Amino acid sequence: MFTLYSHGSPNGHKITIALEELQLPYEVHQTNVFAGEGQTSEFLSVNPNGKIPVIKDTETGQIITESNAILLYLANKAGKLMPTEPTEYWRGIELLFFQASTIGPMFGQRAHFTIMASETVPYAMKRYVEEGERLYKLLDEFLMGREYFLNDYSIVDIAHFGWLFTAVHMGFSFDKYPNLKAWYDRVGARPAVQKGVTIPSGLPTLPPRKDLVAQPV
Ligand SMILES: N[C@@H](CCC(=O)N[C@@H](CS)C(=O)NCC(=O)O)C(=O)O
Repeated sequence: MFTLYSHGSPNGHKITIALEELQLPYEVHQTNVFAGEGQTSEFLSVNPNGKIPVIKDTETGQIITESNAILLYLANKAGKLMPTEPTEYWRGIELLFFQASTIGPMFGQRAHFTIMASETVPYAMKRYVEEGERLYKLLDEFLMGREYFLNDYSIVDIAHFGWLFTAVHMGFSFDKYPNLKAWYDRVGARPAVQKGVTIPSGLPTLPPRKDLVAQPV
């Protein structure tokens, strides 16, 4: 049994998708980090970094933070969704690190400067929108001639889906990248994925994007 601290967000949805795919039992403590609930002393005792997702394995008492570490923990526990053959396993590890260190932070900055920032900073918007497009192209190349990032569907797909789902929600289309679009539709059609992105809630309604609102000249 797992206790999951989460919220409707890209990193949170990775974990609910994996728990649903693996059919592992869990209960959710909805933690609205965007309303300050990540900074309470109770939550900071669970994750000093003040961020979701976090899981507690109630069998062992182990607490894990960092979404891709949680994905690895769950896959390892269930013996599914991560290959064991060494070449494939290490490609999977490489892509999980890539997703956590590059896709998550860069897409996060793009969301921040185009939607959340209290100031309009054209340089930052341009920088992160361009970086997002460059990464779409790279993901499209990774997926050329393949159905999934590894030979079979795995936690690597789940890790990437969390952020691509958010990108679509924010209106950052990747329709012109055919391999990425086909992969997204393939993964998005899975019942566990469709359920996972609704737990504990869907993504929040967002204000208009700054780069789409006409700026005064
Ligand atoms: N590297 C972390 C990032 C976690 C993260 O940034 N979570 C976001 C939600 S997707 C959060 O808690 N944000 C609240 C905040 O930054 O205050 C992971 O992959 O789990």
